[in-house]
Amino acid sequence: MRVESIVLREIRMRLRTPFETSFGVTHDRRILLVEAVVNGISGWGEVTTIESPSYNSETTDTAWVIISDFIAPRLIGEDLNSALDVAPILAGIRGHQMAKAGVENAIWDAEAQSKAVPLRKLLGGTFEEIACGVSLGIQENPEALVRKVEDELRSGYQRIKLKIKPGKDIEFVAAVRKEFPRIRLSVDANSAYELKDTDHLKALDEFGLLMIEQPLQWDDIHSHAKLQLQLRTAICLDECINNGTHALAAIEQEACRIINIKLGRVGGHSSARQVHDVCQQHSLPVWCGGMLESGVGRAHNIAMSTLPNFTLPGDVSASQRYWKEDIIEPEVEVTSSGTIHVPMTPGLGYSVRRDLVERLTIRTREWKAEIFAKA
Ligand code: OSB
Ligand code: MG
Repeated sequence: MRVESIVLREIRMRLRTPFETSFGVTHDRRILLVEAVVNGISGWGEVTTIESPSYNSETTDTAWVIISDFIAPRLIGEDLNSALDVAPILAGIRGHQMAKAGVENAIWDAEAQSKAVPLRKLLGGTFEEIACGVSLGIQENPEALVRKVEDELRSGYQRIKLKIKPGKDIEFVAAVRKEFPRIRLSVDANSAYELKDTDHLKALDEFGLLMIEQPLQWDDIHSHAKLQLQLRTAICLDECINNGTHALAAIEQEACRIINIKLGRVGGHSSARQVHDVCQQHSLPVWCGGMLESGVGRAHNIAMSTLPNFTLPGDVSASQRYWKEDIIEPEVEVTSSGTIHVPMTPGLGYSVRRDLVERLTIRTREWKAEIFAKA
């Protein structure tokens, strides 16, 4: 499997509705797409950074630089046995998991296509249908949030996650719980609280939440362990977990009872599988997180979500919730029972709409292998 060319593109896509989290509001996404040509076959990956370093330390621009200056030059012309070879080649580049994941995942897609198997199968996935939830951004007031929840439930989604931050938390969760006493409900704070807010967070124990996601600092497993001791509600770690070793540390410290896996945050499919396996060995359920992805990232999330320990509904939802027009065909659709049927065709199982990608592209860079293989 020779890496013959790598094309890096930045596209801009406007969200249908702005998405507010504890760290800010997103209107437009700046997304990097990676096209890796391996043995004449194009595979696609998405870099799932947001635009500012407020979720983790990466941004769309840092990923552009790291891929351009370090990742693409190391991989171009390499002869790989499989996509599993990518992570060891990139191990000398510290951090920058989202940049690495965009490239590694493109090579996974190409490998699956060259073997004529669905990516799901190459990864070892077993589910043919995956369970979907939604992540709802912070709303103006509790009434508006209740109406949003009602819409999503009507569409069939199996779990509702509410973004919260100080001042927009208890009252909002209470309003939703009062209206919908039995739904699967969770909250995500994106690191908006501190350990000294423990008494405040304990108030959430009243609402029978499935989990509270990443309440404390983005890189602080230790404080989550202290908080989990005092909460009845399960903590789910998101930002804190970048690899299998972090997962093991969090589990052994009892810092959480659930882990959210995001392909970008952990550095691609091979690392995601390690996190998945560590959790499975310790009987912790996992679910697939989202980063407001385009269809390419969404398709990778679907493939990953077929691994057997993805037993909770993920933040993987229909293309139409995000975009007027997605860049893949067909678009991702969700059934009335809140599931996605996993494609059975080779690779990602969705095709990339090159014409649309071209129209959305604002910059491109390309690397081509020398004609003769590296010595
Ligand atoms: O923490 O899950 C998160 C979006 C941007 C940054 C962080 C997060 C999110 C989401 C979006 O919750 C989930 C989705 O893609 O629908
Ligand atoms: Mg989260």
